Amino acid sequence: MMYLNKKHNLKKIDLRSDTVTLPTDEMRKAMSIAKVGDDVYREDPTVNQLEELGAKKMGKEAALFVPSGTMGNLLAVLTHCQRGDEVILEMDSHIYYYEVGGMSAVAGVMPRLMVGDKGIPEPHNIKLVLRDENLHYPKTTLICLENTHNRAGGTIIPPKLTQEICQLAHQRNIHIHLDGARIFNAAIALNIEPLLLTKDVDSVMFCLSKGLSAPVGSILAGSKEFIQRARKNRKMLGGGMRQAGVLAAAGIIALENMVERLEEDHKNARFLGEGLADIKGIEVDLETIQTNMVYFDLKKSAMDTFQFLPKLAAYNILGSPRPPTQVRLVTHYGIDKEDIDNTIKAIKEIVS
Ligand code: TLP
Repeated sequence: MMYLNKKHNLKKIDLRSDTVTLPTDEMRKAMSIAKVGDDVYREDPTVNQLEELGAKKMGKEAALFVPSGTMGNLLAVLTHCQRGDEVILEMDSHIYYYEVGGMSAVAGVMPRLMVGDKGIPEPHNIKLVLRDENLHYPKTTLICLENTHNRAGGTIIPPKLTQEICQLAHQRNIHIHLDGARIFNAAIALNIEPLLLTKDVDSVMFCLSKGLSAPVGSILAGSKEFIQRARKNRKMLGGGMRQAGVLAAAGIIALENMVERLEEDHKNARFLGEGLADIKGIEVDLETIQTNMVYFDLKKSAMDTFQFLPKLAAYNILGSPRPPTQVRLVTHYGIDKEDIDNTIKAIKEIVS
């Protein structure tokens, strides 16, 4: 007999991702009264306000509202690079792993992978893949970083390391793009202003639609000149969104009122990780739980990822597969301590 089943646990506990967050009532209200115009003519006052705010938070001259993190990253690669250029990235980075190969298919660049320690690249690993000019080599134009690092469990690149990597790249005329989809999680976990993590990079993308709970959208920020070129590339990709102020209004609330509360998600992730670490058959690397993600490994249980997840779903609890034996759970707005307790209890029952 299950301790908790659908009947007992009516509330769905969706821990697949922080992308499942729903807009708050405050966002819906702001969306309904937003002043809008045609943003392709740059006449949407709400989009303009969001872009100014986003640039300011990142310590950059300008910013661009884009439909998704994937488009923001692709625009950064397209705008920094020429076709045939080489882009250095960590082997588990989102841009390489989860963006449908857009960097090659659309931007025409060649990825060169480096290893990171729990997703975090050390300057000596970057030096290993940097090559001097030679007739035979492609031109290396860009290094992409990811903070927090998704596949490594939400790990953080500290500001000093970001600065060191930027110095190393800039000495060689290589630009740095930061996939900062969850940069506010990193800033809150370190208790610092986000711009301390972004001021040295040449461009940064962050998402409004993850832990910050806006329904749609990301921001790409950089120099005025970079954003001007990125704006043209956004149009080329079909990302000119017309009366997008309806969406930007939610983004403004996300930036103004939803950042501080990320701390609660981090506390819940820690509770969850520690609770799971106590269960026989489950392995958790507690060191990687630095923000709102928990990865655990089932290899010491009798199950693999795809045997486990349907059993969890029978408790009305959802997680993301990281096959063959890992699962990812992400805490976010709408998930409270009771949900975490229920999740730990359910997993304990399933595994034992
Ligand atoms: N990540 C999603 C999935 O694509 C895996 C998730 O559930 O975590 N950079 C990073 C670091 C991301 O984690 C994501 C989304 C993106 C970029 C892309 O953002 P969107 O989904 O807005 O295109």
